[in-house]
Amino acid sequence: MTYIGFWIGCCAGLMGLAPSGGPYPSLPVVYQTRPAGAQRGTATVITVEGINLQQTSQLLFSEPDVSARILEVRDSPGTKPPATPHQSVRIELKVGAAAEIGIHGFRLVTPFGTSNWVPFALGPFSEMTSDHGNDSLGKAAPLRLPVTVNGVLLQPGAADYYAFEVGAGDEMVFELEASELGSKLDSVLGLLDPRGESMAGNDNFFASRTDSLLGYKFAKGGKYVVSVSDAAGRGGEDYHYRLTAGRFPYVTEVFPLGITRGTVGRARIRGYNLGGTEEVEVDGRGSRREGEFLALKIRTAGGEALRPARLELGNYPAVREREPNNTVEQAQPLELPVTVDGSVGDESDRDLYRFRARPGELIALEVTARRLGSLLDSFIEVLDASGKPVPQAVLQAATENLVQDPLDSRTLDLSRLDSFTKPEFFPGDFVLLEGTELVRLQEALRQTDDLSVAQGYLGQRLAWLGTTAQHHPALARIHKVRVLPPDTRAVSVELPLFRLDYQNDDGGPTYGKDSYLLFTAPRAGDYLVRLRDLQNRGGNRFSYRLTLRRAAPAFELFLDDAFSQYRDG
Ligand SMILES: [Ca+2]
Ligand SMILES: [Ca+2]
Ligand SMILES: [Ca+2]
Ligand SMILES: [Ca+2]
Repeated sequence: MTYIGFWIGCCAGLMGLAPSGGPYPSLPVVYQTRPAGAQRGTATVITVEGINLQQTSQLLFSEPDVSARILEVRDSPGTKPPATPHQSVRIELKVGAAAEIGIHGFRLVTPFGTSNWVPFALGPFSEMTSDHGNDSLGKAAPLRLPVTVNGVLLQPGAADYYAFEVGAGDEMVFELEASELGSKLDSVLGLLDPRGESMAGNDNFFASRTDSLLGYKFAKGGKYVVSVSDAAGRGGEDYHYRLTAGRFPYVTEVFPLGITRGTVGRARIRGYNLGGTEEVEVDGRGSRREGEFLALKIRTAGGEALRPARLELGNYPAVREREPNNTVEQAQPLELPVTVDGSVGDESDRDLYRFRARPGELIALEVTARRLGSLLDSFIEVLDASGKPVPQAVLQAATENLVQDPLDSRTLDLSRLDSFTKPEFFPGDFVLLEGTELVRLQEALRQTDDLSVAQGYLGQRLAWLGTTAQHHPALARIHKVRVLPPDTRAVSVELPLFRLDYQNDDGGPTYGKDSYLLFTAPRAGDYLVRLRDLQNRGGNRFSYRLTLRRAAPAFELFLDDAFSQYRDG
């Protein structure tokens, strides 16, 4: 979207919210902040642009050690009636030397209300603003390291170039922040030698965002160039970024990804400029609430790492994975409840663990990996002691339909499932999408313009019995199904019977790519859980935590004659 397009989009979106129906919406909206960050321990003047900011009186910042003074508010030039006038606000930010570095944010306060949340970064290094004159190798802007550059990739297809000098043996880190600052940039970093030859590059370094990171040890000293571009060759006002470059410590891997609450342990670290530090202490004591993550500041012989590590504070005893564990015979035995710290070391790695269950016992299996920055997209299965999948349920189709439109993985809206004249779907019905995703109806079509709606959580579709909410193409086959015990035989020859084993890819809303599965042991004995990467990838950054615990059936989900299923509360 262009600058103007975005601005119109804001207005259109807010028209409905304007209480008086006046000529333009009354709520303050910020759509741009330049620069989008500042160095701690300094005063920086920033310019905030938006609408309805005329009487901005205050800036509320999330980090307490930041104070703000409104210097000037003026109408931006170039807006003519009937367009909504927009304003630019100059603000002096004073950031204390002890402020936490990282992404914070602020809101502007006006008599019309409080603005949207505006992300804003605080960094430890001196800052500079790119002047847009550096769009070719020959015009590379010089960097005095360490530094954070605030830049914008204005022209589609363009790249920004920065020159720097290094000594022989220097290990340099280039970190690009954009996605968490509201930028549309899908950054690519390139490293070029003095002749312009490519030496290294990075597109997406992190698991869940499009930002880049590049570390490089220079064998020869001299002058080099780093470039910033967009992966799809796009550009515009909202393609801003912060590039931090220097010889600072940066941790790229931590293992394990968590620690048991109340204990102290050690973690192995890898990264750049760590001064030989390979292990750090992790302190899991202190009074953090349930479900909170630990932001571990990492102190190395080379200094404090630029970013903290995100670790899980677990509730159960932790054990380390023991390889080899790729086969049924090699499966590592576990005593519940337990958290295993493991990793998928390469594309062929399969991690098997053995556990014992009583008949009817409900066991929750949960992976925490992607949520902690691991690249793993976990997939878990429960197998019997001989390594065969354990069947969970049989789905007997009662009707078969086609859905015209494609279905996004996150939407609740199932569009037109039903015929108006002969309704077949009712709230509470189970519906199987494309034979792979089991959803339950919250609402069914009643009027011609109504849509059927799936049950959801936090606005996202819930998939039942270990299935995963997915994208489905146009003309997907859907079946209304009955959920029956796993040993049920076919009762209909016209309509298909689907078998669901105990397995899970993604655990649902709030789990991201991490897995979650509830397993009801059909009989007493040993079972196995097998974990791998969904795309059969693996490597150093594919670590995980796998927790197995006995679950309390907090509430009964449904009861279909002989078969009941619980979701763990
Ligand atoms: Ca990228
Ligand atoms: Ca492994
Ligand atoms: Ca293994
Ligand atoms: Ca997954």
